[in-house]
Amino acid sequence: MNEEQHSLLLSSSSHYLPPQGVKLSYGTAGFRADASLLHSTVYRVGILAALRSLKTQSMIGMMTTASHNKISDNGVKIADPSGGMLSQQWEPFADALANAPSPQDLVQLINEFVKKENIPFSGARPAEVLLGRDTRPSGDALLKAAKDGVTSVIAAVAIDMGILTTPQLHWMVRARNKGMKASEHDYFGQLSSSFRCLMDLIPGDKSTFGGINDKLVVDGANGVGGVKLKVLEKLLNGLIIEVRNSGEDGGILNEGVGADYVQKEKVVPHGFGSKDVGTRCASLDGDADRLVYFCVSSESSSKIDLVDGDKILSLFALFIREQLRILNEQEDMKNSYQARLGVVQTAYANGASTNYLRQLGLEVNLTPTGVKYLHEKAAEFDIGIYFEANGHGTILFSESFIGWLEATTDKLSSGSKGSEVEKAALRLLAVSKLINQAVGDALSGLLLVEVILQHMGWTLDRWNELYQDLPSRQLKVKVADRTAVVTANAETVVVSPPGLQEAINAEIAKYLQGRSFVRPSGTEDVVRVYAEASTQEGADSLAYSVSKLVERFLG
Ligand code: G16
Repeated sequence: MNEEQHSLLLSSSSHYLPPQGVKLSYGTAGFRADASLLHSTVYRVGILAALRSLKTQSMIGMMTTASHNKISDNGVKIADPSGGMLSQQWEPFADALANAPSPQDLVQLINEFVKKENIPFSGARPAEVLLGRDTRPSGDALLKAAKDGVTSVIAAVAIDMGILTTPQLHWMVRARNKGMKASEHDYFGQLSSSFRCLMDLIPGDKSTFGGINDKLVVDGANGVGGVKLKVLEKLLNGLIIEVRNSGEDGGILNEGVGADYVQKEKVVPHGFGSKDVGTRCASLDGDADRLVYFCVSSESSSKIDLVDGDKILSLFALFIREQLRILNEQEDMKNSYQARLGVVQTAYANGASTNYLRQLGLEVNLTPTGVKYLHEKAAEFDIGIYFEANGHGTILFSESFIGWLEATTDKLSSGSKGSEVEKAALRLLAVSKLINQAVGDALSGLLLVEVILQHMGWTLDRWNELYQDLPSRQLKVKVADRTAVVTANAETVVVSPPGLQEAINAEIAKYLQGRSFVRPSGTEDVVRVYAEASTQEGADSLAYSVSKLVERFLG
């Protein structure tokens, strides 16, 4: 770092002093806090993004969002060159950067890190950072902080992509670094054309919407996803989507609406009710990286039948397994490529879903909460499907498998064109383009669910009957210091404070099919409690007693 860079960082950072007495951590999905506390953090993450771009000599993304959190919060996270989450090796530096007390400390920290990581400043491609933000009112002021952070690295360029869903920004970063076009127009173009391709490949006369699956009603969480979905719908030919809670009619972001609310509370979101009995409904979260489906149970109550991320995972797994079976059954295809299909879940996955997936003969892997962990595991397979129960997930395809599919379809198109095996290969290729391989994406996930339901000729009820969820309950407990809870084994066991796990075990033993775990949230200042049991009363009561234990052990 030369003298000019040194003084630029010093003078620029003096406008962004960190708030006193606040310690921030990169957490499950970037920094999150009350928006008023985040100016210096966003500025500093801007510097981090530029350094990451120099180090990788690639485009980096920086998204300002707090996703499912309340509207007064905001947050910021980095998209790495692959479009995935920031390399976990850089998270300690991100923490240190955010918490450096003075501009002098900050610049010293950067200097040391640049030397340690050998980050090229001169003679290298200048840093380029794509900026996106969700619809939160605090986003505008934080955008300025982000730009100031990026441009306090000499020659770095910040490109403002405007208001986007989080997955759109991740998709753009991935596409740019692959040398592809990456505007919002290109994103919609890729999703809609691969959707139409899958529709055209539906057997028989099921390739037009109508009848059982005529309309989908979507809760947009009063966030960015609803408006984007309206744009996308116009390109889809035939799928009728009614968007409610799009945020255009004054509703508050994530308040009584959205995927997090629907999945945790298991009640209808605002704007839905008895009129929707019998209709297929879906809910996005505030930045449209989560998706759950539901239907309204009865005219007299606000209860819903939830079709969560586990069931989306099961639907995707069934469809993909079927295409692989068609490919493998063909005599001349046998043994030509043994694609490994694996699925990844977290401890929140309903026990019934894990049993179901295992019964299908699938390899089920468990990781801690956080897309960064699930994504990493799923990337080990030729086709890796990962989903959190909360609706965050996607499908990853290995480069070698995609290469094989492309070669296979080329070969088949000159021979047995229109054969079942060619169609199966084309379907898998179309799925790899429709699904966002950078990160979980509610919009692309929704289109894939819709086309698979149509392919199968299934209603929402039929899909929901794949297996019956064990009753479950999730609670939040506010404690003095949530970091006092330390877990192991993919968050299924508490190792600290001592004695808490034994006490939880004693509670679990009282319930038929009881299971419960606790973990500190990485996005909110709470400890989360999960419980399931053979009855809803059992799950509620187990969750309640475990939350009392958390209070007792942590005060
Ligand atoms: C983020 C992460 C998810 C995680 C969720 C809750 O979602 O991307 O992987 O499940 O937070 O995390 P925690 O339980 O640690 O608070 P989102 O949609 O808020 O970005």
